Amino acid sequence: MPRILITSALPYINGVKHLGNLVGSMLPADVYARFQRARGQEVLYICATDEHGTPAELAARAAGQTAEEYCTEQYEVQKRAGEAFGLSFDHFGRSSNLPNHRLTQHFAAVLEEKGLIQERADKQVYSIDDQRFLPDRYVEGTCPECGHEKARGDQCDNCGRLLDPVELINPYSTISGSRNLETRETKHLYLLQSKMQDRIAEWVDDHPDWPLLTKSIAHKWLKEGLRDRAITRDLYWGIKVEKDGRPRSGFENKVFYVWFDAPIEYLGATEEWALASPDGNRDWRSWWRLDEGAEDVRYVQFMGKDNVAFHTVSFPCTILGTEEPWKTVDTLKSLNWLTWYGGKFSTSENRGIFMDQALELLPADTWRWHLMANAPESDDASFTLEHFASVVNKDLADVLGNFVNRITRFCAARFGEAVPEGGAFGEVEDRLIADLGQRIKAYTDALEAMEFRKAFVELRAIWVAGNEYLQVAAPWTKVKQDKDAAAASVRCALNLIVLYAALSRPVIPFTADKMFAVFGLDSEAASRWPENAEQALQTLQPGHEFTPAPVLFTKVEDDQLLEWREKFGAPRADK
Ligand code: B3M
Ligand code: ZN
Repeated sequence: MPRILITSALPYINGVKHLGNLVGSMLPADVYARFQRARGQEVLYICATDEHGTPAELAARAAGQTAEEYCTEQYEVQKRAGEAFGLSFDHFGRSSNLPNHRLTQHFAAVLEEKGLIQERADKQVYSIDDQRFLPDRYVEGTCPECGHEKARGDQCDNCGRLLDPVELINPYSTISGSRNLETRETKHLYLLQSKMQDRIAEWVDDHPDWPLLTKSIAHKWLKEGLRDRAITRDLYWGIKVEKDGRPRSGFENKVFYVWFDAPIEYLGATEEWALASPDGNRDWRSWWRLDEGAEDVRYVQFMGKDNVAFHTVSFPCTILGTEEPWKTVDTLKSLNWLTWYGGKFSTSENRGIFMDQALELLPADTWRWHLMANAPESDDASFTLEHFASVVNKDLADVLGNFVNRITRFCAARFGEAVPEGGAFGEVEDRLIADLGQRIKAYTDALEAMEFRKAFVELRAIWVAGNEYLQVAAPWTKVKQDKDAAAASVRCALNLIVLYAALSRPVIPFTADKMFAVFGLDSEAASRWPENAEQALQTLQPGHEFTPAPVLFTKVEDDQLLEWREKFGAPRADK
């Protein structure tokens, strides 16, 4: 049985992530990890904060902190936000930790040995007043493409064009605002990606099963031709450019570019996981080195579409260029954008809902369900508070919550707080079992294929099937004429709760655990993936005691919705 290595794109350190970031990588990865664990697979789910680069230095400066202080503080904030959302990382690391330094320097050294790294003279923007080079976002100015006056050195937010700082018209320093700038020549290390064109094309072709979105992005970049790119920057905060433990001459004030070291942190964080084990001795290399046992690893990555080029082209250049037997990604699930009422969620402009704010409104599972059931898979998807409220009210409160409440309360009132005995399953139950059998298979296949929308349409239908069953079985009327028949229906329905908990746990883990707790079941043991509906409905035997379920989901009221709209400055819904 293969082991499954899962990584989700590393959230950037500059502040708590918004719902768009969450559904773009970490949440679907978590659902998939939980699903595979429930199926008994050995899973390692790794993530970390991505801490280097200009955005980190600039955010630290704005907060009046050093980059170290800022990152240490924000790491804790993000770690807590992830825990509160139930993200079940086996390890949540930091790209600034030591393993990543060592590995990044290792990769650079080997790539250079292989003739894939070269020193080149480069023109950079230099600020005379700030006495430093101004890479990437340290400089802003007018976009040469669209005339936008606040284009950043690395990219214009208005037209999306990728920029080199020296291309900006009327540039100014974002540190001091000074326009006293000039272009100076300096050295940088270049990764000769152009030499890797054929190797990467071949490797991409070896993965015909990648989702369409992933493949089309990879092909677009290959078609344009891989370009050599600078992998160092004139910054203070980052991984030093050292060789054999000594600073490289001419690179004393430079560090590796954040997009060079960030994906290497997938490996670095796995080493951190090993170091964090009780004896500090867990074997991380068997997950990553084909010559040290990783042949049986299936590696799955999750990310938003803007990150796909880096994972299908740039990072593979780093890994494959070494000619060392490192594991590369097998399946790459990419997601489109979640929009905020059709517009952009934005960290820099504080638009949309952020992970910490979301949990002040409603519990994690409501967000998890809504985001995954409406995941931006085949296309961008629009988030609106109205839609969110209606999904919580209908799917979660009316369909799932109501089912659990109604049947446990009814049983407690008419039969007591234990699974009733008497009667037997008949034709109605057989039909239910046949229907569930098909749906569980479809649901399982969709999760396996990481087609989340499709999967959660099935899960919802499975919940609905329980309500429909109760309509037909109608224990509340039957109990008056045929108490045994009513007991059998109640027993079936109570077993459905346990089945639903197991099937729903990947997406709504907190609720699933509450459902198991109703029957005093240990969640870990009870959440084994149910393959067989008939067996699953025999889990609870007559006499099994329970405590009536708490209300699982409260409905969102209209005035609450209005308050949220106000708080988050939601655009008019009819837009
Ligand atoms: N930090 C994603 C971003 O912030 C970036 C992902 C790195 S994955 C190695 O847009
Ligand atoms: Zn522009």
